[in-house]
Amino acid sequence: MSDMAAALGRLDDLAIEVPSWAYGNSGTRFKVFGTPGTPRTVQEKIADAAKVNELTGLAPLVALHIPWDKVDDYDALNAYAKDHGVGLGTINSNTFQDDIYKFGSLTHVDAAVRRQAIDHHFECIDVMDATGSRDLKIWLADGTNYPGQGDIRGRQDRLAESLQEIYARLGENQRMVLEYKFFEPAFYHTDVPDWGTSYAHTLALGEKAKVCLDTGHHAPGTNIEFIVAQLLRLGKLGSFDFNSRFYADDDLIVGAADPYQLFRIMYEVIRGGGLGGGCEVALMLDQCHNLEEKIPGQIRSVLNVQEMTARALLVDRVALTEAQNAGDVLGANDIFSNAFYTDVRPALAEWRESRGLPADPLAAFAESGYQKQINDERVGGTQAGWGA
Ligand code: AOS
Ligand code: ZN
Ligand code: ZN
Repeated sequence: MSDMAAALGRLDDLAIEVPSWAYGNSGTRFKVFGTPGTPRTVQEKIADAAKVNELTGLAPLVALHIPWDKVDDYDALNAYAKDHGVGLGTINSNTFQDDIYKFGSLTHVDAAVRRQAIDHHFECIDVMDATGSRDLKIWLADGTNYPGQGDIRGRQDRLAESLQEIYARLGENQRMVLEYKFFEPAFYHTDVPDWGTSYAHTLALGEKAKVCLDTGHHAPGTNIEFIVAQLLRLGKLGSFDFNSRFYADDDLIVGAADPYQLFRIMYEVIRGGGLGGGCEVALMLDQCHNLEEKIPGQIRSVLNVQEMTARALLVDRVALTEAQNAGDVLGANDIFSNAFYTDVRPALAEWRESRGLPADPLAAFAESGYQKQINDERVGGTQAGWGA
């Protein structure tokens, strides 16, 4: 078997979870531009996500956000998703848009506010029970803007206690993934700023708690693949929020700003046993499509992950180890970068055709007439959630 055939064979293990909010209108604090055809309901978001999966075979799960995607009947929503060929994935909590959380949620000094935030997570776990979702993703906006504003140590203690209560409520097959972010909306300190803090909390909680790594949540220059390698070594990498960034938490299409970084990350995922074989790392997108059309934006995103995964699978690990052990600096770097520079696009088109998928999913979407259909059908599509 050729190296390419072996690499492509492993691509069947690749599944990328797409976020419901990527299909809604989004923007910056300056302006949210609407796009025609924007979903008005969670069902319409799921239908759009299903289109991405239908054309790429890569996106079998849709992550939901509570309360943005709240419904009365989750059994019906599950059935709707199933009818469309997808499942419901990670449940994302939200303790960042209510006035009561102005000074924090799980870390707040007031026990009544913490109670409300913990109860919201209980509600999310109830949703998971109904949808069969495995993961509860927690991202907190908690933090302060000025030195002295809050007791940063006391906030850690309260966070630990609140997380413990939520953790205790998880079912046997459920997990919690704790996302970190070094700034925004708080600018002096955030309560879960880095992987070390998330690791410390999830380690204290237990096996069902893992770290969520959002690729846009690091200081410029951070070696993200090192964090990936370390968390996989420690058995604590639970999930990714993939996106790409030029400046901060830009939430742009994954692989658009720096495909080599995505390649290096996927190499460490594969190296650390994070792809296939009962692996437990959820590869999720966390993106917004502020200017471009949303469904093609999501198609481009999952294809970018697939392409960089295929290239990472091409790294000759035996030769690389030999070169590394021999101290062959340039030889090792050549082996690594040769894989990155290999054009896998023709082989991926064949891979798709062999599975009954369109060779060019973006062209197939353009030809499908789906965008025109939703543009005509949907009037008054809503914002993804922020400020709605
Ligand atoms: C915020 O910056 C985080 O990336 C969150 O993961 C996410 O974008 C938000 O929770 C939307 O649900
Ligand atoms: Zn995120
Ligand atoms: Zn983010």
